Amino acid sequence: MLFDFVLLDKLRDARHIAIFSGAGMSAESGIPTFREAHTGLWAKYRPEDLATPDAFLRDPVTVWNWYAWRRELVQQAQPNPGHLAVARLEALVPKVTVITQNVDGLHQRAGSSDVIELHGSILETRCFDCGQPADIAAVAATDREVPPRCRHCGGMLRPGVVWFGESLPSDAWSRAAEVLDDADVFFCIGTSSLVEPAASLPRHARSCGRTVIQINPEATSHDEIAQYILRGKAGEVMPELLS
Ligand code: BJW
Ligand code: ZN
Repeated sequence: MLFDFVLLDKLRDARHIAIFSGAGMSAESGIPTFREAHTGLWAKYRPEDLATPDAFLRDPVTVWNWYAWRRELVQQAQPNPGHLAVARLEALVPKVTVITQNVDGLHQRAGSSDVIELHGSILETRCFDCGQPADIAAVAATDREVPPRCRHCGGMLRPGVVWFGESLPSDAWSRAAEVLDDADVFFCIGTSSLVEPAASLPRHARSCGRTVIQINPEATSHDEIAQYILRGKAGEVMPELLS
């Protein structure tokens, strides 16, 4: 892929780069996205049956088991060249912050040191009732109940992700806003940009005059606001951009 010289200059001169990532970033690690036709999770499962607090209360066993399956997938996956290129940026730019919608921890495993998780982490577990965190490995060794129970209050344990209708973690959201104020370049990688409020971040970055770069093999609504659209896979475009 040939890159615009002005874009390469902007990257070289950047003081602070923000990377906003979605499920497409981890697709090449073998983790399914949500909304792609045929392969996306929502092509096979209904989000209202699995990814809302009501769904969990209606059928906690199904929801727990679905997330246990996905946790296993994530634990077996490896960061791909896209994650690794993002981590390598830290050696080239004074400051890099990753703002991810992903719950898989692959940016951190690739070596990114500043990662804001807007939708939580599938590797974390907490009590549905009292919110206390639980160590899932320790719990699984002693508690065979599905879902396992909180040792503080006896409530059901749940995955540490953000479901539809739930607020984003306030510390993550306020940190993302700070990054938006400070970063001069904003990458939008592998997201359909359909889920709010996360999808408002690239719009906001653009309205604040930041350079917005979109990396995605498909068109999304954010093509309208991006100054640069790099049509391709994150695991191919990001390493090329750095080479
Ligand atoms: C590649 C690639 C490759 C493929 N390289 N690219 C305003 C308007 C309308 C609705 C709302 C609104 N504000 C709030 C809402 C409601 C709702 C919402 O947004 N609904 C819309 C979907 C209609 N939002 C919420 O409920 C949020 N909370 C909230 O707003 O709180 C305030 C509130 C409180 C109380 C009442 C009401 C409001 C919470 C949203 C939580 C989202 N949770 C999920 C599940 C997380 C847990 C889990 O993992 O199960 O988060 S849903 C799912 O979507 C997941 C993702 O993080 C999120 C975004 O998906 P993403 O990453 O964009 O993936 P895809 O699959 O959509 O796209 C993949 C892209 O990759 C595609 O474009 C591909 O082309 C591309 N791709 N291969 C690069 N190799
Ligand atoms: Zn509890």
